[in-house]
Amino acid sequence: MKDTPKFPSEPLLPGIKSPADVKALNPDQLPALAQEIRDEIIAVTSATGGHVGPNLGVVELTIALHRVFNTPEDQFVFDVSHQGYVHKLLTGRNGDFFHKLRQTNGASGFLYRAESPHDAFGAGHAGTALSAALGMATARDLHGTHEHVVAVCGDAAFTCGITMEALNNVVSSTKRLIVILNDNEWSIAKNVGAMAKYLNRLSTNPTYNKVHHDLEKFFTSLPGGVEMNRVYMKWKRETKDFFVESSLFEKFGLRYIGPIDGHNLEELSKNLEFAKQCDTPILLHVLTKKGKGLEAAIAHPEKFHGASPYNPVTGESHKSTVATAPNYQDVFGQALTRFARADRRIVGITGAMPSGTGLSHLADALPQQFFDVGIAEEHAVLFAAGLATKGIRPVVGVYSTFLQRAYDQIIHDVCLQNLPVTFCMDRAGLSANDGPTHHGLFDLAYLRCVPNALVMQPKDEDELVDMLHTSLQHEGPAFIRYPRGAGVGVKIKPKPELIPHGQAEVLREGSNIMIWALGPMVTEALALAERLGTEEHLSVGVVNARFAKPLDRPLLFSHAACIPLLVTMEDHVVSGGFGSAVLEALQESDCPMAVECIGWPDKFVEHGSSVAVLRENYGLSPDSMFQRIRERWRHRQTESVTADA
Ligand SMILES: Cc1ncc(C[n+]2csc(CCOP(=O)(O)OP(=O)(O)O)c2C)c(N)n1
Repeated sequence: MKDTPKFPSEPLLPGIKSPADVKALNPDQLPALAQEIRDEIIAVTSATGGHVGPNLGVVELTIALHRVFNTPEDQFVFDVSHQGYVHKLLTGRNGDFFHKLRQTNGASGFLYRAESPHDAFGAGHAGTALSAALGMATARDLHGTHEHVVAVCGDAAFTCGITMEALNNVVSSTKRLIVILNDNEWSIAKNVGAMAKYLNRLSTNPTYNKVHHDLEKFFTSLPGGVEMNRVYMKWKRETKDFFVESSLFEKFGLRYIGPIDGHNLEELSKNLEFAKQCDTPILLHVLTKKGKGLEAAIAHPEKFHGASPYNPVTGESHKSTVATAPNYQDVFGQALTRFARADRRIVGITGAMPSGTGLSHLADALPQQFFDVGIAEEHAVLFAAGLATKGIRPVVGVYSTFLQRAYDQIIHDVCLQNLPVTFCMDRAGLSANDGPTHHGLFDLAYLRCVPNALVMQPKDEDELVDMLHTSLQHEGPAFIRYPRGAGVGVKIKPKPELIPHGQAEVLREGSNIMIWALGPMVTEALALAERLGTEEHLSVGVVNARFAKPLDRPLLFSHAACIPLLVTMEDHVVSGGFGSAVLEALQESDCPMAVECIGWPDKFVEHGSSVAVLRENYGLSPDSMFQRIRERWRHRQTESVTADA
């Protein structure tokens, strides 16, 4: 044990370089360490933004985990891993690296195998911890080693299909797995559905567990009691609900212990020590308070789930001094509410993201036309497909990255049956501070190849409303992608317009170069065209492509016939994206021409301080794009001179 510090106020956290330092502390010092960790999380996230509530809630739980287990030999798998800040602080990442949380060259907001050997499994999407931990525990059994594997799952993780699929397989895969159910009753919004209600009943009615606990205590106190207890446990598993209802987790073959006070270090350590000895898979149901230690976070759990920079005392968000246009998500939510008011067949569906997607506008105004299905994207899409078969017009509001999870439902259930479901995909493009798990850079590629899909991206928020209107009139699947954050600031027409499918819009004519741009790249293209005109004396036109599928082929071919260089610009990976679509169309129609495709490379783009910084790093800043087009033009000129000679 470490000596108690000479001065009671001497901070402990700076001395924590590894979990061994946490173990070396005297138990009396742990509350002070917990307080310092909370202070640090508030100090850092108030400057950088981040997952405030989830981390403040797991301070004692994470300290207890590191007191009882030994990482990296033992492994913790955190679901989503947005609650991993405490773990980072205890595993040698406090100091400057943590101060740059979610910034360029700073700590990632999630766990990341490349960041530390203590990060056994990376994540960012929900519901993956139990399956991954089960795989790791089974690998351990196959290797014949003895380390512990602990999955830490939030209550909302149990609304995910994958978690339930894993639960179904635990006992057939391993005899040793520790699952922590960190129950704070919240997803991002309040947790929803029958599972949330069930967990609430389980945590507020501990009679079941107390009866069993008392019986176990009684048996083990008798001579030969350990063996008697083993027989009792077996009998209990077999008789199940005969005397006292067994928990759902026991029905799946796990031992259940709970509820446990998730802020009581002694109780946590005792139960974790017990779990460590257990020779059956075990689930500890731990109750925690999301946001503990910050009044504003307790009062506003949804806002502080993932907060932008805020005042650490009042919790007020730092207001931007620059007046910005409304966010795409709000424009979408408000427009959908207007359309749904006029047409009661229109409903909105979210997978646990009402405010992030803007669907909270609909939820507030027309709750009977709104469905939060929990973190269950596959179900959200299938549910929408079912609704669509009976004349309802479902709109799924979802982040581009989370829709990846429902790919089979998109192909097999919606597009194959050509059902009129509209998908509004927010966060298409970068989610800079979050990083690769949250960037929406793949949707064009995964949707473009699916028959019947109409795939579009608006250049501004007014066009988003037109596209939503167009989709709701379409008798098939429609996908609209748009970026995180503020729109362009254009006025929204009182009456939306129908956009003819596959019709692009020429915004500026040009004779040397035509830039075909998609979404927010249109504004960039207009600025580039202007600059190429003034600095290079080139005549550069700009097309707002609007559709990645179907492409405006007649317009494209007319440009191919007379323009020397075509440039495509998209906020998406180039492979399989919009530029690829243009190249394929030209190739199929035997229209060979010079095409420069600008977009994100075939790499997982890391997190960074801002979109601008990441763009700079990947050659997508306005300046780099200017150089690139200019160079390509010069190269093309030399090529044609050589060809002529
Ligand atoms: C597949 C997927 N859908 C949606 C999200 C967005 N999301 C991040 S955390 C979260 C809620 C997690 O709640 P819970 O597991 O209970 O953990 P808590 O934050 O309450 O600790 C959601 C919906 C996600 N990360 N992954």
